[in-house]
Amino acid sequence: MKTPVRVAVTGAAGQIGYALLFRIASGEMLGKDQPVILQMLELPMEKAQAALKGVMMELEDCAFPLLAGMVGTDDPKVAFKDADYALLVGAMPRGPGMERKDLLLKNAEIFTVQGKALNDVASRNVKVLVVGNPANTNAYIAMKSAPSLKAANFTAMLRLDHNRALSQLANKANVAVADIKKMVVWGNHSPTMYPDYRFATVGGASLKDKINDADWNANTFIPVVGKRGAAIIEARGLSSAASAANAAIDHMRDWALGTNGEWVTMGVPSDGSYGIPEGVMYGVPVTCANGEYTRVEGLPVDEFSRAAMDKTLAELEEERSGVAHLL
Ligand code: NAX
Repeated sequence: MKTPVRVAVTGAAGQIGYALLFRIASGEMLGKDQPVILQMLELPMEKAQAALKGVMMELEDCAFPLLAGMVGTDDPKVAFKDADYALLVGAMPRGPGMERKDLLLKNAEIFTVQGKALNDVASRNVKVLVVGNPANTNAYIAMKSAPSLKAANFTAMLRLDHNRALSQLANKANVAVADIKKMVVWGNHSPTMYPDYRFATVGGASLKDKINDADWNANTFIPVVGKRGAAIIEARGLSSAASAANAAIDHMRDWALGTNGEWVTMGVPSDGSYGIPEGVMYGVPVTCANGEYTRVEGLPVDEFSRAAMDKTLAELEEERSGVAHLL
């Protein structure tokens, strides 16, 4: 049996946490031969800590063979101690009458503290995935607050958008979701994201040629993927949880175990490629191998794509300027 790895999960008593922890403990994220120690963070409030306790009791009652230990805490330095993986799910939700700017600032406080704690106590190779919204900017703040960790180890979750796009395409083209390769989602996890299937293939043939419908792309596909989160809230009365947890599992599994050359979307620190200046967390296509991701380089950017990629970039730059004074 391998040595256990430490997996920190914040917001562990929330709805995504509830859909996520049991799958991590059962080996779906890091493999059926990899024991895990779950280190769970919740707010100090009595209600949150009681709910966390309940989740831990249920984890215990599953008797997962791979669950080698559990820690429940309200202290980020305890939760992130020696963490090999950190899934930052907990965030401040938008309250009634709260401006977007206030939301950004409230979350900036949380992710500054958590970035510093990661910096101080996590494994030097910790892989960080930020799920809590605004995910890209929160990931940027955590990264900036952790100068002694590698910037490349901070990522934001665009995988739910990627998976949503795959399913929309599979339905449209009447093909199996598993047969679609080379999907990309550029930019911010927000309605400005740009799901781009210009390079996608099915059985090696171009999916774009098969669909051949520019009007559907611009007026149905892109807005449906971009507004899918709102559509789930409308239908369910609650935001996406199981699908978000599933995307977090996909993201971490692929990062840790590799993609065998297949493309997936991750929000990663921009490096100047594709005309996206350094200094934002931007969704790009990557492949993963040996615990590292590599950006897919050299894809052509046409006029329509340039405009879409710049629009989501502008939103990220605006979010960044809203928190710049804190970093
Ligand atoms: P919930 O409100 O159900 O759970 C969040 C949990 O986090 C709560 O239990 C809360 O007590 C805890 N929490 C808040 N601040 C914390 C802190 N500073 N430290 C530790 N715990 C803290 O929300 P849930 O539905 O689980 O969603 C969590 C986050 O994911 C939200 O920010 C949400 O907007 C975001 N999402 C991001 C997605 C993405 O694709 N990147 C998709 C799904 C989801 O909307």
